[in-house]
Amino acid sequence: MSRSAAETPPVRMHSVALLGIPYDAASSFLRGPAAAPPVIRAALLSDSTNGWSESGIDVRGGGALRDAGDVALDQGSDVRAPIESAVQSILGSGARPLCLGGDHSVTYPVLRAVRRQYPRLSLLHLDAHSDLYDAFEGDRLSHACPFARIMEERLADRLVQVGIRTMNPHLEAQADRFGVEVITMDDWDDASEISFDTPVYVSVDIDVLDPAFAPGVSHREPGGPSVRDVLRVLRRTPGDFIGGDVVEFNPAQDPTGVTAWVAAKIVRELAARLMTATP
Ligand SMILES: [Mn+2]
Repeated sequence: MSRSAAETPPVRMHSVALLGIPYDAASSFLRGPAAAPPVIRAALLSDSTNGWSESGIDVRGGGALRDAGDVALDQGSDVRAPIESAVQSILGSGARPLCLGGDHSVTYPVLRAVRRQYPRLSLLHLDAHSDLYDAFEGDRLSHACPFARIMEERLADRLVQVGIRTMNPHLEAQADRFGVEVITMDDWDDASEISFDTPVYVSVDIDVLDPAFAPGVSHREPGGPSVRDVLRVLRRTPGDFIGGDVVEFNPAQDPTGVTAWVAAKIVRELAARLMTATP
């Protein structure tokens, strides 16, 4: 049965701004994610597929997606201030930020800007790693630490982590200290029970995926979910998703290029989710 315009209520679409954050100097093992933003954009805009999300949103052609370009960063100096400022500027324009990392350290300055706009805020974090180290190899700003900084600074009221499969006693203690809700990979099925009653910022580390699906990451951790499993969480979790990031894609570790397509697929579905107020 076809639906006429008269039967379909107007949907309020939010603008979404892509922001590249080409930074990987906080990486602890391999460099490479700084090169990811243009590679993700190329796959996202490729003529090999159309721009529609599975949820029925014309992400590329519907007029709600704009590209805010890349944050201009000097890798050697303070990168957090320009990242925070770029996200602040997107929020000030009324758009919802969708950030393309970069390593995971970028989420901390992004959240500083997002928190100012959203006094009630939850984080949904998909990752093989909890990134809760107080410090990693002496670096408190390492990509292994952003969620410790975020919770110390009370940049979120609630942090829900999904897909984690690298916990150790220190990280368990940190999760307890900050009241983090950790759904390990072993308990993945519990992810279908998550729901939020505050605005939600979602942070997707590409290494949450099993490396069979997404080998192009710096820390391959087998035993992860499929692309479909991740899309199901992103699409079905109740809550108003107001911003997000897709980080840690490392093109230098992606010989077949498939991870670029995985990252772009997640960006497309996440963009659609940010554009609509509800799942
Ligand atoms: Mn990770």
